[in-house]
Amino acid sequence: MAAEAASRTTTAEDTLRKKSSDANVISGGHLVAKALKAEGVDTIFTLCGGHIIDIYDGCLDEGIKIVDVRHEQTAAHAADGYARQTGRLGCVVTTAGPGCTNAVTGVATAFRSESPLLHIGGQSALNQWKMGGLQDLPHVDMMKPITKFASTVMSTERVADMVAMAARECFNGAYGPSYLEIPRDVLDREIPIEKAVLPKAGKYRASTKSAGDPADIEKLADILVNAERPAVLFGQQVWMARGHNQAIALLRGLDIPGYFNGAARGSLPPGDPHHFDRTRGLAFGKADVVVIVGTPFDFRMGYGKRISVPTLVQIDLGYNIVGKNRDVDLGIAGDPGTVLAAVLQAASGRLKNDKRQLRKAWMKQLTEAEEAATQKLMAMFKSEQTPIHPYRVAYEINEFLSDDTIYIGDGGDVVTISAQAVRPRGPGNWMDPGALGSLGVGTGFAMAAKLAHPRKEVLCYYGDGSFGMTAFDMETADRFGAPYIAVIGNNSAMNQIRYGQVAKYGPQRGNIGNKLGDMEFSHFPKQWGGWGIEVREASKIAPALRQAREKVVQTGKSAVVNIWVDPNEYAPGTKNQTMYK
Ligand SMILES: Cc1ncc(C[n+]2csc(CCOP(=O)(O)OP(=O)(O)O)c2C)c(N)n1
Ligand SMILES: [Mg+2]
Repeated sequence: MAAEAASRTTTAEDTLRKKSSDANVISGGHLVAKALKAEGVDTIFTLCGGHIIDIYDGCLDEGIKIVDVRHEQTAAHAADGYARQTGRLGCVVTTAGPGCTNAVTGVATAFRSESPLLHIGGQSALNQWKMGGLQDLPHVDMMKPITKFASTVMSTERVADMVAMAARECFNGAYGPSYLEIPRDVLDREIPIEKAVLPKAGKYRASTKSAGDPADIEKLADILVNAERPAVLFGQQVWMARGHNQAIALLRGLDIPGYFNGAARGSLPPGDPHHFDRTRGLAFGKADVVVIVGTPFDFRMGYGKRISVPTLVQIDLGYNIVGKNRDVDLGIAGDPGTVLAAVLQAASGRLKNDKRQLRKAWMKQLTEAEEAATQKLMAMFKSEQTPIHPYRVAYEINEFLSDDTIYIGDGGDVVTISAQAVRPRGPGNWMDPGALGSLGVGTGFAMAAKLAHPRKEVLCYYGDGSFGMTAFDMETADRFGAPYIAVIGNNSAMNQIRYGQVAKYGPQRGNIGNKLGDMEFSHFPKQWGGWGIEVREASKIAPALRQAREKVVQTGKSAVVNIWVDPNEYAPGTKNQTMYK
């Protein structure tokens, strides 16, 4: 018995020694790490499990940072956020079964936001295939509808090849997530290195910077040169595919007013003559040409049905998105930046002076309307009321932002309100969950933003409902040196939903299933050396935010500013339930 046990131990030690000394063999987990490195992945977000440990071992060899969180949802949101902030593939690694199901919301969020995210998940060994192994689930079937590509890796030889394949799919057309399930024996098995398919960095995928049909570029240049009242809306693809500089060049070169939604917000700073954000409805109603770049006609655009304009143009990375939900006069499938640069070049020197003058007048008209719209909000922005008006919080946050603050919105009504006040000062400085509307993105996004840009400040504005969903990983952010400022608009409720319930069922039956307890969240980060403050008066918001900034810099730990807001004030969109129309 003893001899048998000893020989077993010796065998295990031998394997370890073999791993470190024999350069001619490689395991599946190490092949994953090699392939991730070839793809430019420098960080994985993960929560451990027995099925995936060999991937960590491989990451150690390849110098890939392992950020281990407390909940897989946060790992997936962080990997998505890291992709948004770096422009490269994000990577989340989870164990089999519940590791995968916990990550589903994050992957689905990336799917609806077109974020290039690779999810690698563990699975029982192939020799236990469908036998009821620990944490076994049909992961690939589950992940298929929310990814661009989902597959099992069936052999160790193909591990790196399949990672490269999945990565390629993430950038095919409009970006998005892929899922790879790798069974434990496929990961653990060691094979002679020459048997492994190892795609070389930079050799297995093409540039995605396609410019569309050259004839269509000419057509769009003609349309824009001849327009009198053009307007362009730039959506999240413009940032994700890093086309913001070309977008700005087009606006300036041809004197066109620009509107920005989602991740494209911040492409131009507020106050820039070509930046507009309060008059989109007016502009689209009066324009003779509207160009939609990199955002679908989904619920956020009223499915495109409300736009009535003589000439509507749509540019998108996805061929299957152009012309979806409504007709367009010209559609171009291609990379936003590349298309816009080509159009500007084709139009160069052709804008006649009379047209330029007409556009100046058009932009002046819109600028005046913008100012009037801002004035209308001012009373709420400056409100001194107690409990604090949520518009006042949003206004103070906007005043507080520096040129280098990345702003993240994670919540219901308070965050919807913030969209009317917060104007990020630079490209990439705005993050939101996108079309899935997932609460709980904030903590993962915040840590990812800070890890991607350590010199920038990160501020996440949460609802109290949202904060409760993922806040424990604030400690993870601090553990990895990625502290941020968490501001909570606290109304002790899931208020955005509460509004609709009270409106429909009255106060007796409407306040059901949506009220939360009063939580003094400022105490929370103190457990591990962070700082926090409760704010109950409007005049105390700005000093509290400044103190939070100082504390984060001084201590390297996150700070929580818990602001008690009026639960009876709502965003206009919530009041007319726009999102369901
Ligand atoms: C994960 C998830 N669950 C539920 C919802 C539905 N939902 C939308 S807004 C909202 C209320 C959020 O409350 P809070 O974050 O406190 O913001 P408030 O509306 O109170 O300002 C809910 C539950 C959602 N969007 N995402
Ligand atoms: Mg709330």
